[in-house]
Amino acid sequence: MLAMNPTEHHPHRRHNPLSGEWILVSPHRALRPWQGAKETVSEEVKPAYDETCYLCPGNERIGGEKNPVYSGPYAFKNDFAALLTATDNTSNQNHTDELFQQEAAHGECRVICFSPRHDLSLPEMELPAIRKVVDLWSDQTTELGNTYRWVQIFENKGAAMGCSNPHPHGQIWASDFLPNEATKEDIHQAAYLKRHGSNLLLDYAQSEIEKNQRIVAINDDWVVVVPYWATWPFETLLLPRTPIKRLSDLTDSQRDHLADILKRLLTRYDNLFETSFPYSMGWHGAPFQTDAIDHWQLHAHFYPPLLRSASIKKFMVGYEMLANAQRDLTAEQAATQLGALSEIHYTKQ
Ligand code: H2U
Ligand code: ZN
Repeated sequence: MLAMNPTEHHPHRRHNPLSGEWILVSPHRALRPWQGAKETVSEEVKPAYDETCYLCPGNERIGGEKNPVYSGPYAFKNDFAALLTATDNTSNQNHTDELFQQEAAHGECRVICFSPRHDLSLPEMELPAIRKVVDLWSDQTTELGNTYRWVQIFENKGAAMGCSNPHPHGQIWASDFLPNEATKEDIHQAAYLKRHGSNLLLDYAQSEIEKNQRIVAINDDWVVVVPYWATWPFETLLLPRTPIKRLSDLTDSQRDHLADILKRLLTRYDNLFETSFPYSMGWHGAPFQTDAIDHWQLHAHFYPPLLRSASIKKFMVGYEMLANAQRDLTAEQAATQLGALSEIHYTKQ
């Protein structure tokens, strides 16, 4: 019988301890030919200010409101919010029929422009400007956490991820319910703490630093890994190296170091295929309106769709939709590729 060597050629399954889900890894398929869809790559040079952009300073948004002439990151209420604030006559929970359950859902949606500059994405911004985005994320978490159980900060970047506008921006959806991903992580982190008396993601970060096989970037306060259980080809997980519950708990130097590691990670991403790398990213931290948060550790997920070039993306279809997530490239191979790249942006080399 052949010895199982998971990092080489043999199909195997890996467990995601945060979600409780398994992923199928099929490294022997990585070289299969591709004649399918290619993403169109936008090579157009963007202006610093675009008069037709609804996110640029001073411009009118689709809803008719005007952006101020902002000079740092700027947050506003989403004009097409998916969640609305509670009103007195909103009906409450209704679980009377098991097959047709629904419950009220309240919240607020905001958009954050990362920079007044239309042409700069996060990795192209200077460190002090990225640090201001970190501070805004933190302030928004505190403010919305006063009212809502869950504050979901995220960014969809690039047309491949359904982003509607090239102006650098992210979103926040705060809700009075715990969404699915948060619920899974809550359950699994709590169970781990109960079993081991220690924090899942702190143990994991420590162990990844010791193993040193999947690290993409590291500094005094943070580490980025391609997680052992990564689903997307170049998925990464950004982890603090000490216990931190929420973005709003970060100290001054942890914020500076966060700006540093974000710039380094996102520069490596852009350098991988010499393109403005698309992804969805977002923060997960302890929920609000509960004291049971010992099991939580702040972290950010980065889910990029690209697989082999600026124009070939991974599709989550067929087996993934019906059975189980699957990947060809191993997490170790992805980490090695990302780890070998320069931290100077390709447009500046
Ligand atoms: P995405 O590019 O990640 O889809 O985010 C853009 C968001 O900006 C989207 O949620 C909002 C859309 O509703 N938006 C406004 O609030 N005002 C506008 O004038 C245009 C877009
Ligand atoms: Zn713009």
